[in-house]
Amino acid sequence: MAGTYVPGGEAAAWAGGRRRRGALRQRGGQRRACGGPRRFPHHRPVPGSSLEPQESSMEAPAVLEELPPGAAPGKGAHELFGYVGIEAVLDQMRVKTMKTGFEFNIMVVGQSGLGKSTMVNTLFKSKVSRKASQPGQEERIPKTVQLQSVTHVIEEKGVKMKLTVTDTPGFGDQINNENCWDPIIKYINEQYERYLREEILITRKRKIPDTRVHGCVYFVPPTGHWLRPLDLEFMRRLSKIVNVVPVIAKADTLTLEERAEFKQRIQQDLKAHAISVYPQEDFDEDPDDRLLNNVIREKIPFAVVGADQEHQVNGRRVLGRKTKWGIIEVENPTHCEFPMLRDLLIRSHLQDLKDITHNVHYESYRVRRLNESNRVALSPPNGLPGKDEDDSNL
Ligand SMILES: Nc1nc2c(ncn2[C@@H]2O[C@H](COP(=O)(O)OP(=O)(O)OP(=O)(O)O)[C@@H](O)[C@H]2O)c(=O)[nH]1
Ligand SMILES: [Mg+2]
Repeated sequence: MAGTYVPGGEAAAWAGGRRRRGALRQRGGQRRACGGPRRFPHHRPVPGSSLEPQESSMEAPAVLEELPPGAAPGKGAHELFGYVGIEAVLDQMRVKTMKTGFEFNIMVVGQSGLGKSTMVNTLFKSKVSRKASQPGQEERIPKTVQLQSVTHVIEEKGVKMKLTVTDTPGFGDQINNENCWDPIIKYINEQYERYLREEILITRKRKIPDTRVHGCVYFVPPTGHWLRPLDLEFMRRLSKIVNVVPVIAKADTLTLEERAEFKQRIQQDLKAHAISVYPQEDFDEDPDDRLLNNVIREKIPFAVVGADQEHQVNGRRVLGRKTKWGIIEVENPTHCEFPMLRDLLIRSHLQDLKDITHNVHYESYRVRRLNESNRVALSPPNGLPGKDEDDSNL
């Protein structure tokens, strides 16, 4: 990610935008259509369109009259009558996105000590998890004890992205790990609830702040065997409410053959237990989409290595792990699959992750919550509104 990190550029630097409208998209059988056409302040007339300042539509018939009978209309006439200029909408969307920017939220989840916090730092290429520490100070990443989110506004070629990564405490330390997923699931649902509450207000914000988790990176321990029951159960529960992207943690501890075999076993395990991780087959939109996603599905879970230290290799500074045998470069695709993970999240599938979150996961939450509230509203226990209803403003 060659982005420019805006120092201290948290929410303050974040330009508030307008609500996303005019989008019509169908996903997994759920359809969402929002507002109709609107006038954008930055609307630019399309050449040849009726909005072009000099060419008034009153002059159009004169052009036609000058054509000899039976002659094909010339370029000018084609531009006036055949070309509508729909493609200009892309320009408008681009300008609008550049002005408003967008929000993207990732979460890292997994057993303690698998390198989640290190991965957060790797992703940002700076020590964002330890923002409070002195620059250049070499210190160990402490064990994460509570959920913490780090936000950076990244600006690249005029496009602003507010990237938030939520680091979670590792589980698996207890003898009984039952319900260790509860805090994570609670957090994800809380973000849906927050969004829902804003959405159902009569006076809504122009742009609802989006803290919903768009992608949840699940760290699988590099055992080289099969998925553990705990991992299966965790991912099964998570995959119902969020896009889960599994990764093999600390992949440098496995040989290339072990990595490939472990990857296959994980894929088989997920299939056998009907756990649908991202990109979910059900949500492929068309054959092209399917083709592209099939390639990704073969590579998932990515075998990643995390590092937040820079080293000198052949005169270049690289992020990597220094070992007795050499440096494992995290951004070198021949060393590990961290670049694939980053590209999937930030480059190729960012909008898709957001769409599925909004149109599938959030939609299920919304329907469930509204049904719950309707039930409470229809049969109040003592003629008074239910507590849930009060709480949720529904
Ligand atoms: N070999 C290897 N070690 C790693 C990797 N990533 C992180 N580590 C090391 O593993 C240890 C734990 O890393 P953390 O990033 O703190 O792990 P965590 O998952 O955040 O742990 P909790 O906060 O306890 O959940 C540190 O010593 C890291 O340097 C990796 O890819 N390979
Ligand atoms: Mg941690």
